[in-house]
Amino acid sequence: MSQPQSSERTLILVKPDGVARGLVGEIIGRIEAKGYRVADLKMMSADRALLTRHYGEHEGKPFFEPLVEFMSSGPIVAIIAEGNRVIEGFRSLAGATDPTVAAPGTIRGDLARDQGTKVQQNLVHGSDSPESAAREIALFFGS
Ligand code: D4T
Repeated sequence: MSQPQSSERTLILVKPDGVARGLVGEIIGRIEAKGYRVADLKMMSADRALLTRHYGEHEGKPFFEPLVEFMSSGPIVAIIAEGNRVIEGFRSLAGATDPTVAAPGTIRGDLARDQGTKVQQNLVHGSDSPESAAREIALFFGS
């Protein structure tokens, strides 16, 4: 019989559109309903310096400036979620980056759509690898 995998952690952000639309509870509900544990959580404002570090891989791309503008336009909720394969699992719960094509049943597919803006207002962020998760958790929670 295989050994149980050790639990992992991911950084999830409810973006300003999710907070403004009152979807924090719905999004946390989906994380918990899937069986992941909310290990830490806070509402905060993300400034340009933090966002530039967070989205460093996208610096120079056409959507970078609108992305930073959007992400600093209002409060966000930062969440550390924990569970076996939570990194992959949350990205699956979130759905494709473009909310128009995100599958129904996913957070983005059910709750977001193209707003006609230069940037995807797609409600949530989730770390994409164990390395990103460690880096992003340190950035947002300092641990
Ligand atoms: P995040 O990082 O927000 O979870 O989104 P993804 O992992 O799904 O997507 P990403 O890192 O490729 O993009 C980060 C962020 O930039 C916005 N974006 C992205 C955009 O507005 N236009 C684009 O063409 C891309 C690729 C949306 C999410």
